[in-house]
This record gives sequence, C-alpha cells and structure tokens, in this order.
Amino acid sequence: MSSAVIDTMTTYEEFNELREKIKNQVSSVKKISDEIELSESFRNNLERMEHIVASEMFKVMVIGSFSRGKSTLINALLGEKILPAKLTPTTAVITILKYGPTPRAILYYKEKLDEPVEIPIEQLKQYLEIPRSYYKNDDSRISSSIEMVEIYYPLDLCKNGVEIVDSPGLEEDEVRQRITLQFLNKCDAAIVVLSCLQLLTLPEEHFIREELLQRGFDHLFYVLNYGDSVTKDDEDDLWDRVTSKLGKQERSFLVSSKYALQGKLTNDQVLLQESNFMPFELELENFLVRESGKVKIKSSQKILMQFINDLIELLNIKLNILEKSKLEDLEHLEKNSLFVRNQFLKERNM
Ligand SMILES: Nc1nc2c(ncn2[C@@H]2O[C@H](COP(=O)(O)OP(=O)(O)O)[C@@H](O)[C@H]2O)c(=O)[nH]1
Ligand SMILES: [Mg+2]
Repeated sequence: MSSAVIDTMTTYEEFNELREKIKNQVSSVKKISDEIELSESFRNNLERMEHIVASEMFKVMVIGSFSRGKSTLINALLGEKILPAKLTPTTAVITILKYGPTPRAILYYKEKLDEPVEIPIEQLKQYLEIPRSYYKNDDSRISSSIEMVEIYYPLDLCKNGVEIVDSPGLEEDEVRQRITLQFLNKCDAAIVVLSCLQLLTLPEEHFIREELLQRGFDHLFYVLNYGDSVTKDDEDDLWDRVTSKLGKQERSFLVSSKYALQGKLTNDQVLLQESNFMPFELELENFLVRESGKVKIKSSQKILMQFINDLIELLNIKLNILEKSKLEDLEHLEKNSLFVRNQFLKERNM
C-alpha cells in the first residue's frame, strides 16, 4: 500500500479494511517467525507490530530519564496535580490515562488473583509515593505490589481512544527500565521528555537511537523541559545541541511544565504564556486528531516491511551456511570450537 493511498484514506471503513489486511499479513509473518530462533530486537519488533495492529487504542508514551518532568507534564495537560511528581523516585508502575466523564483511579496488582481496586483519585499519591524512610538505603529493592494504574479523566485530548502513558524513569534502575521498555512495545507514539539543564546525556541519546528509532517510532515529540531555568541567550545553544545530536526535529518544544501546571491551577495567564506550553499542547492535539489513524497504519506497514526484509536476510544467511558447508564440515567446526574452549578453560584454571 503506497503512502499516497493512506493520505487519501478518509472513511473509518477504509481504515478498518486496511487494518484487517495488515493484521492478516502480520499473522502470516508470525507463523514463519515461529519456526526460527529470533534475536531480542526481532522479537521486540514482532511484539510491537502485533500490539499496534490489534489494539483499537492509540497509546502515547511519555518517556525519559529520572526527574525530567514526565509526570509534571501530564499533570500540566490535566491542569491538576493528579500524578505524584517529585524529585524522589516513585513506585515503578505504568500509569495509563484514558478518557472518562468523571475522574477515577483503578489499581491493578501484580498478583493476577488480586482484583483491581478503585481508589479515590486524590489518594493516588499515597499509593505511588515511596515513603521517605525506604529510599535512604537502596530504593531499587523496593518492589511494589501494584503493576499498573488506570486513570479516567475528562481530558479532550484523550477522546477517540487516545491513551497517555506515564512511565517509570529510564536508567534509574533495571526494574524501572525493563517495565518501561516492555510497555513501549505496546505504544504507537512517544513524547521524549528532556531537561534543558542536562540536555541529551549519552544514555538519552543511546536510548533514542537504539530503542525508539530501532522500534520504528518516527513521529516523536521532543519536549525540552525546565524552560524556566534557562535564559533567552541559552536557547540557541540548546537548539544547536538538539540539531547536532538528533538532526532537525520538527516537533520539538522548549517548555516549562512546572509553570504550565501552576498557571492552569491558579488561572495565571501570564505564567501560562511564559511556560510556552500551549504550542506543544496544540500540536499534540492536532497530531492526535488528524494523524493518529494514519500513523497506526504507516508504522505497522513500516515495521512489517522492515521485519520481512530482515527475516529474508536472516534466512538467506542460514541458507548460505547450509549451501556452502556440508553437515560434516559444520560438525567438524563445532568439534574444533569445543576443543579450543576446553583448552581455554583448562589453561585459565591453571
Ligand atoms: N523548575 C522546573 N521544575 C520542574 C519542571 N518540571 C518538573 N519539575 C520538577 O522536577 C521534579 C521531578 O518532576 P517529575 O514530574 O516527578 O519527573 P519525572 O520523574 O520525570 O516524572 C519535581 O520536583 C517537579 O516539580 C519544570 O519545567 N521546571
Ligand atoms: Mg514520574
């Protein structure tokens, strides 16, 4: 399917028809893949492809390192302090924000036998914040019994099946990173939250290249947060750094989520203006209303194509090996390798 066809795709029926076709193609590819041993990145892409086509929802993950202001940014979108946002770590859970006429919060437990529990939304912070006495030593060892939180809120942005996902910080500890990366496979788009005060650290750059771009995320929003902490003079340098590290990015915004939240809470238009949050909010809204359907189709097609090409290449390599070498040759090579390994182990122990 050419992208020209996608651009003219108008009706919901056409969209659904296309999705059905891709779903069938994905399941054919899955059947082939089940017969072969796959690498980690192969499996990630296969999982992501299956989730994207199967889900009716459009999930946007807010992602970034510890304390870049991810939860504050979501609170600023809500105009209310719903999510815990602190300098200290919070429980490593995925929080999914969905549209609902009245605010509600539901906790899902790791123990599948435990039924989900609805709690008063204003108590959410008490459930997710780690008590001060715990993180004195090693907070990474604190494991929460909560796996996921679902929040319903009358946020227009989330109408029509859009879900906004708050994720535990990257590179804080392995547990948080694993939870976030696993959930990333279920998401359609991402908002990368960076801080002007530590713009694009090496791990952040690595994450964007190796995890996001590798998974085929190509409609990224970049938010340079903590805009209140830099002067006008610093701005050009910040943009230069972004461009030199990531190339020219259309969807990048220098904002202060803190001012935006404060501005909305106190109805302070000057502070809201100063936060520079509105252009970001507007662009996000536009993107979600106008492009989410197309993005779902385009990303599925892109990942599917890439996946098929990689699969063919992998099969070619395997076939080449089989063609060029007889079974006895391979057995001989294996025997030699085992011999060298034994020698190595013996000498190492001497
Ligand atoms: N000055 C300033 N502080 C911010 C901003 N955004 C978040 N913070 C503060 O940074 C801390 C961490 O924010 P949080 O949203 O919990 O970060 P997360 O770990 O990425 O979710 C909190 O104390 C926030 O109030 C901002 O734009 N400017
Ligand atoms: Mg947070």
